[in-house]
Amino acid sequence: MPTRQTQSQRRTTLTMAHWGVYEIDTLEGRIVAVRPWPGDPDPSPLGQSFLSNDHHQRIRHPMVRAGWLEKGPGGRRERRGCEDFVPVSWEKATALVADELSRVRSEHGNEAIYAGSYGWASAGRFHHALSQLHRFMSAFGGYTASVNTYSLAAAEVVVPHIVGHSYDHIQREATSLPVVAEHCELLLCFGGIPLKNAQIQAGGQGRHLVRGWLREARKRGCRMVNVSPLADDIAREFGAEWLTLRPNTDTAVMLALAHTLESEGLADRAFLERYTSGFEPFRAYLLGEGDGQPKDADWAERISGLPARRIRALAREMAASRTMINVSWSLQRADHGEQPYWAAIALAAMLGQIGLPGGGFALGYGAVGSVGNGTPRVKLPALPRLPNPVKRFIPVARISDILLNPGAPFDYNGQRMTYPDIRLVYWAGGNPFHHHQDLNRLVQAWRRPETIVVHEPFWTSGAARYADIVLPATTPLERNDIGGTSQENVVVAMKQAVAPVGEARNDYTILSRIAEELGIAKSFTEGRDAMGWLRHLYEDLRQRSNQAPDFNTFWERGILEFEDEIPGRSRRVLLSEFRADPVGHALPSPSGKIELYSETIAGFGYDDCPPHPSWLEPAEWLGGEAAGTHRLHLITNQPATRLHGQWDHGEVSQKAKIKGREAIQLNPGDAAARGISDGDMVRVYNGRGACLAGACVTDGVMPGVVVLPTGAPFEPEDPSTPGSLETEGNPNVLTLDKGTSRLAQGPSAQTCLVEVEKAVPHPPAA
Ligand SMILES: Nc1nc2c(c(=O)[nH]1)N[C@H]1C(S)=C(S)[C@@H](COP(=O)(O)OP(=O)(O)OC[C@H]3O[C@@H](n4cnc5c(=O)[nH]c(N)nc54)[C@H](O)[C@@H]3O)O[C@H]1N2
Ligand SMILES: Nc1nc2c(c(=O)[nH]1)N[C@H]1C(S)=C(S)[C@@H](COP(=O)(O)OP(=O)(O)OC[C@H]3O[C@@H](n4cnc5c(=O)[nH]c(N)nc54)[C@H](O)[C@@H]3O)O[C@H]1N2
Ligand SMILES: [Mo]
Repeated sequence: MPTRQTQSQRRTTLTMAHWGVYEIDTLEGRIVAVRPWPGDPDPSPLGQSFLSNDHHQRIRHPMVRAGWLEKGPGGRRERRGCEDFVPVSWEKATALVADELSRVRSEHGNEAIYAGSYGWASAGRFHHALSQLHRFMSAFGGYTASVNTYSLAAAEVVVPHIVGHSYDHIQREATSLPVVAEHCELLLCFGGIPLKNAQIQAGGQGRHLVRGWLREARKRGCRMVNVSPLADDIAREFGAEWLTLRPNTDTAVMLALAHTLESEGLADRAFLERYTSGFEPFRAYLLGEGDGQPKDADWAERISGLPARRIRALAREMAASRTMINVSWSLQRADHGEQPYWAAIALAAMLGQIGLPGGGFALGYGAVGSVGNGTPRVKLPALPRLPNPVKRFIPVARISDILLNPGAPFDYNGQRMTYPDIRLVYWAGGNPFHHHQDLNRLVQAWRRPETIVVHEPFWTSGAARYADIVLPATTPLERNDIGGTSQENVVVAMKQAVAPVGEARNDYTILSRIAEELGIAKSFTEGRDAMGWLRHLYEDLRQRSNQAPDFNTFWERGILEFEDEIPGRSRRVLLSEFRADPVGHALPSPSGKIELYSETIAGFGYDDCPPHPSWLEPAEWLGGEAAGTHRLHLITNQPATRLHGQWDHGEVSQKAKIKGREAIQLNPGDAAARGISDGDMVRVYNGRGACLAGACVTDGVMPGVVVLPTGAPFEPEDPSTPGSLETEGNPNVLTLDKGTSRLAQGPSAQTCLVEVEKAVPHPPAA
């Protein structure tokens, strides 16, 4: 029992993370307990990681790499990642950054600054690191930016060509899971509906609802089919049929389903006529009229390994049932990732159920908690942007290319552009040494700029260790903020729970001080301190919703839950208005309809993105040539035990490690063939790199496939030797750094072959 005195010092505040709302108990300035908010029916365990807020991996002081400090910009830049850092005062660090920004701007212009700064940062409407940095850089005259995301680049670019609407619109308007629960008879999921992923929602999740809706669907007799290399992509409690296929071959299976519908007279001609354009050339391709190869089930079996008989039967079941086709985001994070999304929409169009309750297509149920979550929504304010005077940008995953190839041309969505010459890289709220592919190539690219500035709370992010100037940032537990996302109805007063660790500062404070040195403070801060901004942003919400009390009441109450302003809006049916009135609610596509053939894309003339859904061999796959030497397909999916690399040092993530390394799942047959037993340390390798991992032998993964989730730190054995063995299990030393196609240039992380062998004994990771 705590004493009366310590009890009186115990304090509880609320916080919001991308993975939920939590009550944080502190005692004498330290976090002692974390409890999920009682309003959440299915809370995520990830909140427990907050107990490690003051972990020894926190960055406690501003730091400058020795070579940069001694020799100035560019000093010993080839030593990034292996040199010591020197602690400096905030005054000195602030002046160094301000002077260096001014130098680069005057010598090379603003476009020589890359501040695309992709990443998830932390929840909180105001202290959002990327928004802060982008606003600051715009006030400074601009920066080379990035477009699209690692999550969805291929979808973000191709979906508007198909349906006219933005990808975001289609996701926001997704048929609600409660509607699926009520009406859907067959829920066919490529890549499943992984509940591990539904823990997360960018900006913060109030209630975790996906599991509940799937239970409801199951109770009403909805049958689920999980087409995936991984059994658990639909949780076992839902009794889904598990159909395995070679990774990256979903398009072939979808085309064969479409071929069966067409050849057996099951395609909905009236729907295709009324609501789509370009079916004829697509049909000719399906039937093999041009290339002599019908895309039938036998053809798809040879590519995917999924039996032709099952494909044909599945097509008939789909035509006989109210069928929802769900495609996970992972499908498009692969070479030619545009194709499975287009093929899925074409297949749904042939079934003719788009716009009907529980039928049609969905792009990513479960990928994050908000897709189809069926909750009311409240539009939340964000930090206002300033216009970026620099118009140049890169597709986000082309980061190594821009640094390695200044001046080189590249294609993107019909445009021909060139890479600017980047002299300074500035990152806050993201970790390229987590998120980018082929990290050994990134290390080479990272040696090019003269200066790299990073704001980070933790050294475990490779971004900090490979920088020149490292500015320690606070975590959300160390500042006041407003939490919530516009996909939901819960708004949280995120009150500071503990004092900043070491000398850490809020990104806003860091940038405000630099802005003062540069004489741009007025446009950046508008004269407000952080609390002033929270009140200002909250006023915006008040103006839009009469359900919002005044700021002080909100701050006192701690959490607000909004009712839907338009009743029933949380029960959506995607494209139902278009179905009801295809003229009055024509799609904003060139034909006003769903485009199964795109004249626009045809006009680009890209051989790697034809004008209708097509099967194109990925650069690496189990049916390709490289499968002779590296015989396993590596899936690097999202980790169940954390968000990306965040809080990997926390107990939830650490408990799941094997021999101190990230766990790699392999099939018992593949393990036995290599003399690997459960719990062994293994070496995973290909021509791009190698890492250690801990073997988890399971029949939940299909033969020929291994699964190593992302998020282990980047820890090469010898950082001064490029390509040196990575010791923690960071899979991005293995992955392929290639654009999905010239259309979207998205990341192709899921296209990767490797070999695995038992590792020789090795000292445990630090
Ligand atoms: N192989 C492979 N790679 C992938 C993927 C894959 O499927 N396979 N998925 C990709 C996808 S979809 C994504 S979205 C990316 C994610 O990649 P990232 O978003 O870059 O990964 P995070 O680990 O979330 O990085 C966020 C960083 O911000 C820091 N941070 C947190 N809060 C703050 C703050 O308030 N201020 C500052 N300055 N820093 C803060 C964290 O400590 C962390 O280092 O990874 C991509 N990479
Ligand atoms: N716990 C947790 N949840 C997260 C995140 C996290 O880091 N941790 N990250 C969030 C982010 S940023 C994003 S973008 C989303 C991503 O959402 P997704 O991209 O959907 O997530 P993944 O886990 O990469 O992939 C889902 C499943 O797809 C399967 N899969 C992979 N390749 C193929 C294929 O070629 N064919 C088929 N049929 N299946 C395949 C894998 O078995 C994998 O488990 O997740 C979000 N949710
Ligand atoms: Mo993502």
